[in-house]
Amino acid sequence: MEISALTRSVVKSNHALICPDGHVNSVIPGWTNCKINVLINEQMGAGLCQTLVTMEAEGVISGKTAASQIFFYVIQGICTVNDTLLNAGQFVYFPPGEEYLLKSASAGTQVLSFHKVYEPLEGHPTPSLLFGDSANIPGPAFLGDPALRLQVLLPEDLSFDMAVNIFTYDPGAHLPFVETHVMEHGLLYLQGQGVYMLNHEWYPVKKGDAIWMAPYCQQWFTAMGKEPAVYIYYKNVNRFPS
Ligand code: UGY
Ligand code: MN
Repeated sequence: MEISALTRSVVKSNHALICPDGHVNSVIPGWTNCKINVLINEQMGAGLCQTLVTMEAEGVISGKTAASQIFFYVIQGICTVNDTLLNAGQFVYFPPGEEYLLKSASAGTQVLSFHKVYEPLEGHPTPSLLFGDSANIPGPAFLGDPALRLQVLLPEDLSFDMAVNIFTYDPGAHLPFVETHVMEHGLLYLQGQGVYMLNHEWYPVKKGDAIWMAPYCQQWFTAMGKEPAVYIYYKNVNRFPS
């Protein structure tokens, strides 16, 4: 029998691992017929918000971005955004002050969102609404290692103050060094498994897990198992660190 008092989830001062067994639903006005899990939020000390939304057949995600921009990525299923169909692997970015309306086109559609307060930069326009498809985005070798592939989903342009990337590791591949950096991450595993080192603590991780890494949380990852490990992650970029 499983012991319900055990979990891999942890919430620490500069990192968190949130596994599906600990999910408890939230209600967000305008997001209806949806199961909503707020995985990362300022309540834990983060500068971003990250949610996972599982939509029923009539699921709706609607509202208007305020100070925060929102990036939505379809993990599975299909939804519509205005008149555009979004399938798994496709995404939409809403700048601040923009109305958004996503409707489920199949029960069980799962959508990930990253929210960040937009920091304007003089001389650079606020980004516009943007659609994209990860299937059309190249994944060049990361730092020359073809076993690691990095797809950059948002334009590398100073107008954007957030990046969203998909990182693919072949089995046995690992980050080439322990990263120590000012940028923050919010992350969701899309496939596979491995071991993440966060601030010199070691965590087995797999599909469905979310991780928060505060600025300067030291990080390293190695993939395990028989299929590539894939995660999508957020990073704050292109602004003077305050
Ligand atoms: O972009 C990054 O900082 C990335 N290499 N970090 C990570 O995967 N933990
Ligand atoms: Mn990093």
